[in-house]
Amino acid sequence: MTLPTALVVVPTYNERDNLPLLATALMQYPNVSLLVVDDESPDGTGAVADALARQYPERIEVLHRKTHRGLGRSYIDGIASVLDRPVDVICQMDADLSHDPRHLPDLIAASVHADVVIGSRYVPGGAVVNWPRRRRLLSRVANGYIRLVTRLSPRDCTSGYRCWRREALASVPLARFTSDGYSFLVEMLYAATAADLRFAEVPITFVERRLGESKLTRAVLFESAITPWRLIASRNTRRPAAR
Ligand SMILES: Nc1nc2c(ncn2[C@@H]2O[C@H](COP(=O)(O)OP(=O)(O)OP(=O)(O)O)[C@@H](O)[C@H]2O)c(=O)[nH]1
Ligand SMILES: [Mg+2]
Repeated sequence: MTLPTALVVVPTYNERDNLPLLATALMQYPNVSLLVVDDESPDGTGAVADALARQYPERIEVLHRKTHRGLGRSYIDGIASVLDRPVDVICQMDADLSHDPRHLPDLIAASVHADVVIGSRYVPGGAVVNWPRRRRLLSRVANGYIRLVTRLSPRDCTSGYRCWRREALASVPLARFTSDGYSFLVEMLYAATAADLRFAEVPITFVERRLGESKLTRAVLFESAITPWRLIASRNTRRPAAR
């Protein structure tokens, strides 16, 4: 059986040291290609990405964004630019090596029976390594809160490690999204539920970044607290039925 072909979209902001490690690991999989979406990182990640694209022509490309930086905006622009590519699945992944590329084949394989596959910390077999207790608790509480308010079914709604069947992703109206940060990831699942897409979760071991800095800000946390309510109040998407 031939492997599904996958295009991985990776947003970057100041990931100069992490990106080459991630890209090299991904390039070990012959069915995988990579789009880096860089927001004019002050540390020169964009130039590092360009060098990788020259090293792996046809397999790595770079989108240099110049307007309002943001994780959500980067995904919107990045995904829009590859939706018509002849690939089976489009994946999302962080650049900081928290998302181990060795899990990618499991995510891609699970997409045979699901529209959206989530690399999940909170299903049996999933784990988080090197997070302080406070951060662990924050993530757990955030997920519980989001699931309670929105009634989303996945156990890990804030994981940014995902694999979408291309047509399924095309059915999600990303351009209408307004949130960024973790909220953007939650909004994606909410819209996927409204579009009746099928979810699967595969366990991952999430490892705290060793290089570079987190971009988790108070503003992102505040947005995360508001978004579930905004989503259920939204007129554009219907509330998922209780299950
Ligand atoms: N293009 C772009 N990428 C971003 C932006 N903010 C964060 N990223 C990238 O999004 C991914 C996740 O960001 P992180 O800083 O690791 O945030 P996080 O994973 O929520 O936080 P930690 O768990 O503390 O690492 C990384 O690849 C970042 O480089 C942004 O404004 N623009
Ligand atoms: Mg991270």
